[in-house]
Parts: sequence; C-alpha cells; structure tokens
Amino acid sequence: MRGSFQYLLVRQDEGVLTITMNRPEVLNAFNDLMLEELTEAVESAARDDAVRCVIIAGAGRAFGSGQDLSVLASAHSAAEPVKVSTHLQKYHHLVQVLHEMPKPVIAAMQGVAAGISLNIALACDLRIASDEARFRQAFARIGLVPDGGGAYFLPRLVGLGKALEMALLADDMNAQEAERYGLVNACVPLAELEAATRTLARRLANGPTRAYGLIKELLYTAVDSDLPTVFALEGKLQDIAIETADHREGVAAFLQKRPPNYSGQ
Ligand code: LHQ
Repeated sequence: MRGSFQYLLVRQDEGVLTITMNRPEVLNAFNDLMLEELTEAVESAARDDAVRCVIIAGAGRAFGSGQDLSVLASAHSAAEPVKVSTHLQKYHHLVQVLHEMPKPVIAAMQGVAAGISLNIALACDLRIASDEARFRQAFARIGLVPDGGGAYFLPRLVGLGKALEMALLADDMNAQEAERYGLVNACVPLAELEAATRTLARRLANGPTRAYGLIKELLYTAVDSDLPTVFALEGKLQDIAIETADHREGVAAFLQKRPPNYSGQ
C-alpha cells in the first residue's frame, strides 16, 4: 500500500488499517480520484495479510455526503456525458471488494452520511456511530434512485418498511434511531467514537482472521439462500476452519485456561 494519497489518509497500526476519506470542505463528497484511491486502498488491504481489520472513516465533521454534486452537474453539461450506469460500475466494484473483504470492515461514522457514502458504509460489516451522526438516503431529494447497492443492503439491515421510508422521504435518521433499527451496531458519544472504534478494531485484528473471513462468507451467502444450501456451505467452510492454526490455538487456550493468541492463520 502506498503511504500517501491525495484524498485519503491511511494509517496502519497493530493489524488495523484506518482509511479516512479526506475532502472535509465538501463533507467528503466523492470525486473520481477519491473513489479510485479508496478502491485502491481497499483492494490493497484485502490482499495484505498484515491487515486484519479495516476502518473506513471520514475527515472533519461528516462521514460523507455522497457523489460530489458539482462534478455531477459538470458531467451533465459535458459535450459527451458519460452514462451514469457506466460511472456507477466503479462504485459497484468498490462495494463488491468491501463486501468480499476476507477480514472485518468497520465504518466509523461521526457525522452525516448521505447518498452513496451511506451506502458504502452499509456494505461494511459493522458500523459505529457517534450520537451526532445522521443518515440520509438523499437520492430522492434530487430525483434519483438509491445506488451503490443501497437497495440490497438497506432492507436487509432495517427491514423493507423502514428502507422504503428512508428511500422515499430521504429524511435524516438520527443515530439513536439507527441503533434501534440495526442500521448501526453501536452509538457512542462523539468524544468516545475514535477510542470505541479502535477498541473494537483491535479486538477483531487479534481474532481468528481466517475464521472471520469464512463467517462473513457464510452469513452473507445464507441471507439469500435456502437451508440445504446453507448446510452445504457451512460444512464446506467448517472443513476449512477446522484445519486452521487459530482453531487449534482456540481449543488449546480453552483447555489450558488462558487467553488465545491468534496468529490470523
Ligand atoms: C457538497 C456535497 C456534495 C458537493 C455537501 N457535493 N458539495 C448519484 C449519481 C451519479 C453517480 C453516482 O452516484 C450518485 C450517488 C449519490 O451519492 S447522489 C446523492 C448525492 N448527495 C446528496 O445529494 C447530498 C448533498 N448534501 C446535502 O444534502 C447536505 O450537504 C448534507 C445533508 C450532506 C449535510 O448538510 P449540512 O450539514 O447542512 O452541510 P452543508 O449542506 O452546508 O454542506 C457543507 C459544504 O459541503 C457545502 O459547501 P459550502 O461551500 O457551502 O460550505 C456544500 O455545498 C458541500 N457539500 N455535500 N454531495
């Protein structure tokens, strides 16, 4: 992973890679370069065994405000506008890489998350919000449909009724409501968000990383499968998990009445 990006801050520490989107003057709205850089960083994290947990965050007061609308407006007036579905393919690739990341990904959300920024957070495995965060499926306010996989992830997290309400009305959901609906896993005071996120990320980075990857695969497949399919997949994945060093370490630690020391292998 390269050390510097134009629109990202990256920090790697004790197996935790923190990627911070860094366009605070526009609440971390996506331009093309930030999207490309985020995709590169996430792909690199997926390949790097030294990274055992990833945090996605936003600089300044927001997590992210979606597509940069000034970029969108100039794209509309370009001589040969790029079809939006072609542009969306780049976001789809990012969402796919996040979703298939073989280690846990946490979104740390201190402020507003709108549009495709929110939907990218929904593609992460866990979300921690500050009590000042708010969540807006902003698309209908500008006459668009939810994109970036939001229509897939949102109803799975909050149920179809609430997802429809959020998508149609495009109102803010506050952090307390988001926690109640399961849109975020935890809501903490703003001053505690960074520490709470790091504590969770360190815990995950010290866990059985290969099993975590298999757990993600199992649950994300199971949510769209029938029971026989899940039985077959869990057998296949348990055959893999039971051969890992971390499984042996977990059992040994239990029998020796000591904390496990997982290598991630
Ligand atoms: C912004 C933005 C922004 C540029 C704040 N762009 N400058 C669609 C189509 C095609 C391809 C791919 O994907 C998409 C997906 C999408 O994401 S569509 C949805 C795009 N996002 C939005 O519609 C949200 C637009 N932003 C807002 O509604 C508000 O800014 C929110 C609710 C996020 C925050 O409101 P406030 O806290 O009141 O902040 P603000 O509005 O005052 O914004 C602060 C600054 O950031 C301001 O600039 P200024 O120079 O006045 O300080 C905004 O213009 C700028 N900004 N979002 N997306």
